[in-house]
Amino acid sequence: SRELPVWTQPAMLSGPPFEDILYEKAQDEAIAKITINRPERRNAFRPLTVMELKRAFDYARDDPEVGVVIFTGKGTEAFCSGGDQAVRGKHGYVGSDNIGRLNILDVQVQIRRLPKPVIAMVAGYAVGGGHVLHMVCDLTIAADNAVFGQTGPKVGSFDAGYGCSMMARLIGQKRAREMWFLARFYSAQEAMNMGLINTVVPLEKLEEETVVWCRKILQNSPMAIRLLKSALNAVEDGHAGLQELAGNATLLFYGSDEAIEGKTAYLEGRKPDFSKFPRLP
Ligand code: S0N
Repeated sequence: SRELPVWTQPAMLSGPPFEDILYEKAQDEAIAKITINRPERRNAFRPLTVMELKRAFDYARDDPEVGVVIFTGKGTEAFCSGGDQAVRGKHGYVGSDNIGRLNILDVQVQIRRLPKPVIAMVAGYAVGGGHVLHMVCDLTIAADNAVFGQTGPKVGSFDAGYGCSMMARLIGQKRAREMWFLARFYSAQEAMNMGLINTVVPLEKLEEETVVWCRKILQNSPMAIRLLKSALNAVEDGHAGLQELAGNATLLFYGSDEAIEGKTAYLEGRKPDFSKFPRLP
């Protein structure tokens, strides 16, 4: 169905109400939507924004009613324009505690490791740190007004982490160097041609199409998707990627009779009997 969901704002599990973001859930559907809500700043993030994003992605991860997450920006002008340059200090972005932080890096990792698909729904600008955010999402669905690019070298910054490695994997070394060295912007269609995003749709169809993709994913096996996400991450993310994949193997093994025999024997103070379990070829 192409009907738009009814978005509801769940009661917060903990902490103060959000100021810089929105956290919504679709009524009767396993979709969460996280929206950066600073359209007057083209959805640039400051430390508070990032702290709230961390909480929201944790909610989505821990909520068994959520199977897929849409990540977006308020309005049609921007998905996210990166770090808020007005609060950039000598050691990162400065919040109300006067401490500089680059805490957006934690959110990048959080999105990567969240065991449910995260879909970037991009209208308008996805630039700077905002561009890196869409790249670390599992899928990107863009409106035809979307604009992609890195601005770092123009404003005295760069993201040498996922911002480089992920980009080179997505679009290749030559294109990645072009994108960073020239710091020019690319249309949605150009981004599509480069393999940077999954699809382009008319702006007025953006949410509708994104929700169709969510519903298709939700018809599939959540465990298969969880394993596939960690498998696709594994080779890219080194030890951390292997740990994520391996954690899923342990999670599955815990449910087996073989693992249960080990635990039960320990609790009963006897030797485990693994003799009945096959040594598969
Ligand atoms: C997005 C752009 C292209 C939009 O242009 P447009 O539509 O003409 O709007 P503007 O009039 O320019 O903007 C409207 C209002 O919004 C403010 N604004 C926009 N973006 C930002 C921003 N990023 N920070 C603060 N304010 C912003 C404008 O100032 C304007 O305000 P008013 O109405 O009061 O004049 C255009 O706005 C643009 O180019 N924006 C800047 C994009 C940019 O350079 N972003 C920062 C890039 N760097 C990062 O994101 C760093 C990422 C990071 O955190 C990091 C991660 C890992 C390692 C290192 C770093 C690191 O910090 O270096």
